[in-house]
Amino acid sequence: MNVPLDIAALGARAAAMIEELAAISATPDGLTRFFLTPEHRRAADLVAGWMREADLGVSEDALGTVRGHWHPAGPDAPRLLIGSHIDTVANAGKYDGTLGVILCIIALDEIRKAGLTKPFGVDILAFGDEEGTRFPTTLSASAAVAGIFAPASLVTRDAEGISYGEALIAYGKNPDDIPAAAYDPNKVIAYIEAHIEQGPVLEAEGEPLGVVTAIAGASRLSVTVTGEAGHAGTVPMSMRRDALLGAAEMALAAERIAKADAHGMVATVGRVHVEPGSVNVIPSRVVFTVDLRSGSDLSRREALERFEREAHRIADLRHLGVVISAFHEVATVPCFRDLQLRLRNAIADLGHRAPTMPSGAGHDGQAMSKLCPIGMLFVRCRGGISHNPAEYAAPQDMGLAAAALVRFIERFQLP
Ligand code: HGY
Ligand code: MN
Ligand code: MN
Ligand code: MN
Repeated sequence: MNVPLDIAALGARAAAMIEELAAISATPDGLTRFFLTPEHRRAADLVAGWMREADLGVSEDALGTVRGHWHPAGPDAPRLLIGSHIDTVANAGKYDGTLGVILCIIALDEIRKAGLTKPFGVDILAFGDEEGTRFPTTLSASAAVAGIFAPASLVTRDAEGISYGEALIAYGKNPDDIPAAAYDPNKVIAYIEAHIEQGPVLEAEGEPLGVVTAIAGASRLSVTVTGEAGHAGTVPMSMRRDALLGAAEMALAAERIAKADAHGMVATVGRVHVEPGSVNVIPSRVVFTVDLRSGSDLSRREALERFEREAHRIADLRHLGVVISAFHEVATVPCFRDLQLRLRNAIADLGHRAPTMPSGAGHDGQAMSKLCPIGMLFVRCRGGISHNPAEYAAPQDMGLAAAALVRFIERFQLP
């Protein structure tokens, strides 16, 4: 049987839900929604309401992941997990993460309305900490689902000094319940995520949907450079120990190392903190972040060592102190070939070719891969723009993505 699909209607429904969810932000203009904040609570409640309207069972785990349950074969049948994240970066686009959750709700609603049943269940997971933009953690909600949550996350602190554990309790959760959030690996078939591509390939290929082959590994570093505060007007340039200029040279070194890599490595200095921060004082202390990614874990590790050597060389020349700490590391994760094929077949049902490509962006699938095989569906986004308010996916492409999820689930046979 084929679940009837009206692509335009599916796309229009997704577009309306995107706008409704995007309106929930910490800021009156622009979209910022961090983990365990009042905005996260409001977004979780909206998503739970949509799940109930789709006649799904709804629950929430100890890290605030909202779960929608479709169990036509009863609660003990094996489950397909689908989902994405509802947290955002600062001043985010409307589609990163949220589109994946919305598409899952629409797809299960269409399947339910068509009266389809399957010998397995489907759980939708709406994760709240994929970006890692509030605490120096990332993928912690999906890590809990996968049974690999790192308790050390609980003592990390946000920019206001609030600890992850305190924020979790303030959100109404009990850290002691985190282990219960994990699925039994024997009960899980696979994890599938739909996500905007956040890159230019699908647009260049003229295709609305693609299938992911692997998710690139990443390292996040915090670099602290210490020098000596001084009077901006009196200290000769040759006598300065300027922490900011040292940090700037180190940032350029990271760029140089990435550009020289043969595996498409990328390096980003996204956050810089300068002390004391007065216009007329030579900076005495600078803390900056480095986000380093590559499709090759070996080359990324070699690049980290090269950066460390360069940073110390620069610090020595400038008589500065430097301390580098890696606060996040995730390996490159392959997507299961069988799931890639099943996703490509579902897209072919819709009359489209499905280019395959690696993902330079990180995703919850990297944590979920510790629980079960993973697959990812990419949706074309305009200009490949993401982590930017200009992020955009066309309703027709969103409708096709929802339809592809329906066909994937409809066609899925237990191994
Ligand atoms: O950083 C990433 O790749 C993802 O957006 N968390
Ligand atoms: Mn993102
Ligand atoms: Mn994302
Ligand atoms: Mn096509």
